[in-house]
Amino acid sequence: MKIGIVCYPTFGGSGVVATELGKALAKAGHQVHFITYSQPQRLDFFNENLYYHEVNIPAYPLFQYPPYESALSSEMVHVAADAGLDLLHVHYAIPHASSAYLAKQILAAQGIHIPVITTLHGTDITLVGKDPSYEPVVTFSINQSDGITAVSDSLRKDTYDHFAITKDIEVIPNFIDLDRFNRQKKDHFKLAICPNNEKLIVHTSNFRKVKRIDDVIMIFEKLRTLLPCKLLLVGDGPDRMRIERLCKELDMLSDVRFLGKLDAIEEVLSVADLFLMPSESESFGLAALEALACEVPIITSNAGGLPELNVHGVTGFLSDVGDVEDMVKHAAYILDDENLPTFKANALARAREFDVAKILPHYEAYYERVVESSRAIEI
Ligand code: GMT
Repeated sequence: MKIGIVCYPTFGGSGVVATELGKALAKAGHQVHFITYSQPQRLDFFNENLYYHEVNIPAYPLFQYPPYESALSSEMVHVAADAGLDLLHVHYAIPHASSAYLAKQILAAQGIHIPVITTLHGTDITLVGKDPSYEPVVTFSINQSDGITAVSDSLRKDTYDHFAITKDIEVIPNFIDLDRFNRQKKDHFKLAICPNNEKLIVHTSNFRKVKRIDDVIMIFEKLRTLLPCKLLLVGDGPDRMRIERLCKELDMLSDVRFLGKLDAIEEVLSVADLFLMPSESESFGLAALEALACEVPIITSNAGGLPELNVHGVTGFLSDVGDVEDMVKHAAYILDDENLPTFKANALARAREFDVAKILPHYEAYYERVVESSRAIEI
């Protein structure tokens, strides 16, 4: 099949999922055309089936806001016609679903019929999409998609609860490449960070409000009074400076390290003992799945799709959003040397259930169904 993939090419979860999906599809023999405004972060290897098309947004003094959506639709039209795409798969509804709708109409006027699949990832539904500034366009363009997928049952439910959606939404969870995400031997790294055999806690995110990084700091502050431990914070974003200042005020900088944006996140996870994700809202929690794959148990909130990933008492524990005391209690339990090996083994077993080899066929089967039913409508 020839598939056009549209996504945000950044470190965000939706871009990562879209890029990894495209890579896996290419390896499986499909022709994959990425259409993005810059090279996707993880599109870093050569495969004869992978193509990359950059969206060109010419500047003009009149444009206070460059018309990205128009440029994106035009690029979709060019690629679909030139490559003979069978379908367009857009990730994150805003603005990709509406741009794809426009591209589809333009192509139809040229006699080219191409179905569009929109994958909903999270904040496009739970946070941003509900804003009245976007809602009518989001609702319309999701309904106009030929196929809709969501990354968890929870996100599917949120979509029906908050938008007047009239079509079926297929749930296809996030997945993991276990060839990349696995526990590597990095003893020298662990020794450098934890010279006295302290337990190592890790949090990775884009440092946005929704991640509740203050809770991460509060959990760690209490935990370090119970056992020797260190905290690594990976990623960058709007809350980073404030959190650094908070750590300084709390006199924690000797035990907390900020690593900034890192590509080789699996190397950090390989030396971690516990991963924290106390998010306010989380449609799936890809970063937590990456931790599980590296044999790191997880403490998460019970928001959104997290209970669909984190098995309470098995792969870690779930707590109510903001219940720092509960998270500390559970963290200390997991980090007990008697309990940690079992949690680590359970983490890996759970991650295997989301192996890309298991989830990819789900996408392929869905593509077939959508392409076939849109052909039937054409006839
Ligand atoms: O909000 C983010 O962290 C980024 C966001 C995105 O859309 O890029 O991530 C969302 O999509 C991921 C991939 O499907 C999910 O694993 C994340 O849970 C989800 N984030 C939120 O719902 C907050």
